[in-house]
Amino acid sequence: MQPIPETSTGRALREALRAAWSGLAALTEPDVSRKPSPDQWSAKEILGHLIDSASTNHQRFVRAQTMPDLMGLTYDADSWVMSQCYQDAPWEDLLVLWRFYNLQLARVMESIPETHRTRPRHPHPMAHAGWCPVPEDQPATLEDLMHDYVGHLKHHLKKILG
Ligand code: NI
Repeated sequence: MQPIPETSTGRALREALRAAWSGLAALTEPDVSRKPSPDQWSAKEILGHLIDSASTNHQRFVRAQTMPDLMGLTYDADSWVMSQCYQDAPWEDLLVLWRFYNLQLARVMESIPETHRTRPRHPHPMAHAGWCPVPEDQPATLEDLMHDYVGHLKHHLKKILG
């Protein structure tokens, strides 16, 4: 069996999970249910949003290996969070789902062959990416998309953990 190459994005994702875990696990149900204002997400809803991001990007990362471009799935963050009632779910359930989903994503990242990871793609949705923007008229790579995924995850974790 060939050793799995360790990519920097896969490693960054594992490190982000490890760094946040004890802080997230120490939060109490009242802490994570509190909404700063009626139209702002609670910690539960932020973590739910990260689960939605994981499931959407799982599809993107796997499908991009058999498709020439990076277009495809988008989702409306607010309506996904509202429609799934993350606010009513036990924190522990959300945490475990989020963690194991991301461990699978780290495995996906680490197993994507270099040729797929670095192939220039056009069109792509990275022009408005928050952490790894690529102009619309330039090609982007799957590595850019994965890098942006980890940046988005760390941004929201920082919001939960303060
Ligand atoms: Ni977000």
